[in-house]
Amino acid sequence: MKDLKRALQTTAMQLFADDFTHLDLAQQFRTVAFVTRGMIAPNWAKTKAAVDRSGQKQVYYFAIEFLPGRLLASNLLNLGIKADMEAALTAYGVDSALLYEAEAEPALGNGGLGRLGSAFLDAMASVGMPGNGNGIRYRYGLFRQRFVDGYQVELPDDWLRDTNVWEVRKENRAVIVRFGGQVWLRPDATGQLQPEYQGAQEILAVPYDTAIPGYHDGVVNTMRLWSAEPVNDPNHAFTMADKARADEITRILYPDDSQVAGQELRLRQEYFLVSAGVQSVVHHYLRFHQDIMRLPEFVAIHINDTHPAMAVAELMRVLLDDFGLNWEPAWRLTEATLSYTNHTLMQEALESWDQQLFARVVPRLAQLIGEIDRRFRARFTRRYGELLVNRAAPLGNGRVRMANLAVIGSHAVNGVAKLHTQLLGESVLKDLVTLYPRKLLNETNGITMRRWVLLANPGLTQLLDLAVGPAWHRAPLAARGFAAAAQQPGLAKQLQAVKLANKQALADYILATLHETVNPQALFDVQIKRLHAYKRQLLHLLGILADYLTLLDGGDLPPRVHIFAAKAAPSYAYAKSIIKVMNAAAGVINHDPRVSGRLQLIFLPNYNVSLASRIIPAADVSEQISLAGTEASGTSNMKLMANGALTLATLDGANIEIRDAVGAANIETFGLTATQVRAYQQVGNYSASAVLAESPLLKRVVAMLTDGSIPDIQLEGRQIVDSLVLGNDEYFVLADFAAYQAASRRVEQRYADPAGWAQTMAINIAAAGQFAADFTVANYGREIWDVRPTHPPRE
Ligand code: 26Y
Repeated sequence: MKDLKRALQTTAMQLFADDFTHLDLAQQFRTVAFVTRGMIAPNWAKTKAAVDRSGQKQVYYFAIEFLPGRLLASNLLNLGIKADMEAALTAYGVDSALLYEAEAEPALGNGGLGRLGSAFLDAMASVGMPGNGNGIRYRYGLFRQRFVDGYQVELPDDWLRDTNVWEVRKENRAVIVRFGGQVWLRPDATGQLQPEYQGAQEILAVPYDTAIPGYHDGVVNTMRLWSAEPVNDPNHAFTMADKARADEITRILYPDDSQVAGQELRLRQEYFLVSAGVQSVVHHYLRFHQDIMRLPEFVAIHINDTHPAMAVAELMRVLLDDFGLNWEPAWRLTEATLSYTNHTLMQEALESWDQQLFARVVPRLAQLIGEIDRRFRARFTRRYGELLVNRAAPLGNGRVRMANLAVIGSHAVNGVAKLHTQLLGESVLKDLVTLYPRKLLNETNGITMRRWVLLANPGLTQLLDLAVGPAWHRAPLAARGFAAAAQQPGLAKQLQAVKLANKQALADYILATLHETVNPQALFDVQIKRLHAYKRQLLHLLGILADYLTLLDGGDLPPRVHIFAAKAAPSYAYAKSIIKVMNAAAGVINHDPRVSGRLQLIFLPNYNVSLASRIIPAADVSEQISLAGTEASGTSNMKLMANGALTLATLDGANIEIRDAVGAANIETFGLTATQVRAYQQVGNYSASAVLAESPLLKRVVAMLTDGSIPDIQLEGRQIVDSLVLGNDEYFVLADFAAYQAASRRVEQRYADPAGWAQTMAINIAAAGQFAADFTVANYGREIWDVRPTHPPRE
């Protein structure tokens, strides 16, 4: 600690020419982060040198989103000096919790997809797999959300205004990315066709590297984020217009994860990420290897969702145009190097691009995809027929189909939960699986236990350490012993006390942000995730309104606080209406003295990784109520169970695996199954009005949306009711309502038995270890990347 104190002083002097204790909080944060970074640096250099020297195979995880969360506390934890640093800070009179909050959150993603990427980087470092993130350094991250009159308002997220302490700009590793113009193919001296570019726009891609230290193992991996700049040619000064055109590419993260945003700029972002990434991977490879034909022995490139799917064509471009390989060997290398994860079954989120737009933005890739398409058809049409091949081809109906391209160009494709993978094989990827029966695998998602338990829930961490020893930090399955240990009444009591303290802390936060007082003894019922029709926050809201009516009718329900946090895509009007209605309903319910202390609706603004860390440890119930067959996996379900919440769930995504892990007695499931939903959809015999007609309670609840009992929601209430009735309730909210209500009552009955509840909590915590991302990446390594961890998580 003495050394740390001295380091803080020295660094404060270097950075700010002042004494550490004289600095303001932001400066103190920067000082601490700088010292921490200095302690990571030697291991970072060592890891890179060791990987290059040994020629170990490396993973490059290409993703258009990363959501690392704040890094200081996590880095200190992984370095093993968190307690020491906090002691040093205390000695200087600094509150470390406040200091951590001075860090800007890198919100370079929308939700689950981005968070998964970051979890994988952390896990790869922690099990000793050489791994790199490859993403975009957005100048502005996901918008900050505020509520004005209950409406979502989006504010810019200027996360780089202060210097980002963690990143290292690597100008010497910059590469040029070419857009647009025209490409002609001309034979060179040997007769090989070579592309000749005319009028292309060149953009400089500059990498910024961030260290990702593993947990207590000295391994430090790299997250490389690319920033677009004008090319600095000493003979031609760039104009302001050049600069603006370059800046634009990496200026903003698309805040959309629902409908495909068809903008040209998104296509340019995707190509920028892919081209910079592929070029830098190949450059790096060539610094340590001679033979390009051995690329897949040392390099695995992973395509996270379809956004980087152009990697298929870009790697072909590099191999053909820069290395002069013939098509077949180039294609073999490409397929062996690439793999792809699908994250959605939703038609409207499946990416495809207009072929003409595509040819305008990336003309050389358009040519290559044309050739991929031609060869694909030639290979399969005779055997499988034109119809099937038309559906599975990379080109069709004037569009470039990104998922098809990704599957065809990868040696392995995976879904993110068992049900999701099965449904992929039966629907979205059915034809492609027919053609490539061995490509499709399942790799169920995972989470960073260290961030979501060790960092977020120190109280629970202490209990687990006490009950099963600290082995679970590195060997997550070791937490299994917690279920048996918690049968001792002493431990069960402590577990209840930890949960209560966490709920009190959240109650304090709710009071500070929303000026609402909530009772920590009440059931804390949590739904936190992006706002989407398919995730069915609306079902939860209808349940709350029904309970409200029940209480007004004189019914008796135990005290319950419903806690939401969610951002809606700025262009997603329906999702924004739900937010408005939620906030308006909160205004009514929370201020009605007749239900005071018994029912509350809390909608916390600006959901992000930091807010999740506050809410999750305090949750009693985890709502995972998407329509079965729509949520690919979900990962908040895993975080919440790991913190002892009971899952209230449909049989969707990873909920099914959670049920299998905890046993049917330790989860509440309800609702239509994916098979039942599909049957309705195929026959077309679902009638929302018929369901409504049969349930007087439901009718009253739905009426509340338009009859003025919730003020100021005329348009929004009408829009929602129309979607249910006129639109025939696309996500079967009304169909599942009665089952949901019944499950909700079962949850309350359980909660009325504190001892039984504590057992369920313990069983959920104990079973969460299997969802550690440490296992997930080890499985990817074995089944997809052919990369082995040096110290695999112990079974
Ligand atoms: C094309 C564009 C509109 C788009 C942009 C972002 C489409 C999708 C996305 C993001 C998708 C996403 O976050 N998917 C989530 O991935 C998680 C990690 O696998 C899953 O747990 C979760 O179920 C899935 O919705």
